[in-house]
Amino acid sequence: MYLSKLFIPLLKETPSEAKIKSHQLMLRSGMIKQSSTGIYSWLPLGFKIMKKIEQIVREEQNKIGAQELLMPTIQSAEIWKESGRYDDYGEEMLRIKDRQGKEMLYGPTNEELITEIFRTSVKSYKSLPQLLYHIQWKFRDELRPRFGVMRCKEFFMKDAYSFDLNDDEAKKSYNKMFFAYLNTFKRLGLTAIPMAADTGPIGGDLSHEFVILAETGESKIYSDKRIFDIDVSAHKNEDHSIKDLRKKYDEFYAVTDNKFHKEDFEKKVKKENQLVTKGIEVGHIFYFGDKYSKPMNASVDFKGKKEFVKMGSYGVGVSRLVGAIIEAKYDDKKEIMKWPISIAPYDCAILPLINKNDNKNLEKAKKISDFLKKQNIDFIIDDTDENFSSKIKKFNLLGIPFQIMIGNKTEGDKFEFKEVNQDSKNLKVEEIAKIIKQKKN
Ligand code: 5CA
Repeated sequence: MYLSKLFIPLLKETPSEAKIKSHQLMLRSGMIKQSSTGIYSWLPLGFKIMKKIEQIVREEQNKIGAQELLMPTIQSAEIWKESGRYDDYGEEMLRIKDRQGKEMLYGPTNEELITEIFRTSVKSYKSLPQLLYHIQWKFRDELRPRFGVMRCKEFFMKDAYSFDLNDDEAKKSYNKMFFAYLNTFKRLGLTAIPMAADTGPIGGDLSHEFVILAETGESKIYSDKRIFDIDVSAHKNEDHSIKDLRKKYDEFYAVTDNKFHKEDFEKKVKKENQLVTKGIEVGHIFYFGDKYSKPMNASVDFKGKKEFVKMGSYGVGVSRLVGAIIEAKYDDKKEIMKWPISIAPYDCAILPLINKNDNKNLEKAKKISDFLKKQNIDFIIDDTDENFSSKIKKFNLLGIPFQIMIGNKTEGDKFEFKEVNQDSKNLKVEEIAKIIKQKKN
């Protein structure tokens, strides 16, 4: 891919409306473009990254046996009246009428719609448990949309829903999701901590927010530092192993603002282990039993008895994650972004210095790229005639994790190669490919 042919509209200046680094970087590197307040178009670079995040989220859902479906963005108001949330949801819900005057809405979440689908399809307890998810746009008419994709009106969310026969089984589903979330965020290069949280308009009495530490986060968090040392990889996708993992997390104090009690915190956490900071909520899971199944009459037959199913819901902010990862990974002082290779828009940037009327370096770049292509390494060639320092500055913004420089001094079969934020080395293209491939696996 040649940079000159790609649609990556870079901005020279930082737009003044962007107050945090992720918003600034996403605008400057041409990842998104505001369409109206709190609503963004995703341009090719940003979209590519978001799609990679989506795929990791999907793979981890599939690993725990969740099944993907797709529900529409527009829902009928009727089902929300059945659950009683139509009025409760207030002005955050975008209400629409179709040409017949039928009340519709743009879904802010899908508990009602999935319950409606479930109740007409599942009759026997033998079909339980069910774990269903979709990855779809949501709309919430936020009072104060801000920080770009972090708190916007239209956003991309993975939402999953579990259906079980009783509380014990439902907690197993909850724990499975808990496990899947920890693995998902780890693959995205993040350390997300599950924190006991309030349930808000979703309801229920058991809930965890998954929070990553960041100064610009909107959630204030209080925790025991030792929670960061828990090793998730020591646990397997089996009920007892996951239960043990949850127990480990439960041993350490970790709560968000609205669950915080000073006395409790000081009693339970030694001074040297106390951590009070801010974070970004990247996921939120809820257990709410029969809050929706009862009013909406979603039940199964259990040996002749009618049982309302026990439900939970589980959200990941897929579009928010793009911004959150920048907040976590962007090096403010050096002004360098480096995407984790698992979601980088390209694996490697090839930066040839292009001299007037001399295509030598560009031809070398092309040769290298032919080799990388065969090795399944995704690259971008900067074929502009800018000098090295402008090219490097630009690529510091784009965050592609590896760079190959081809200058006038480049001779023979070795090239200047570096991983962003590390020293460069002169290596053969075979060695370069090997390093990149190792990092990818
Ligand atoms: N129904 C539940 C679980 S599926 C639910 O809607 N939970 S939520 O409200 O906590 O949202 C899930 C995730 O979506 C949040 O953790 C957050 O990462 C993301 N999110 C929520 N509101 C916004 C918003 N306005 N802008 C961007 N992302 C958001």
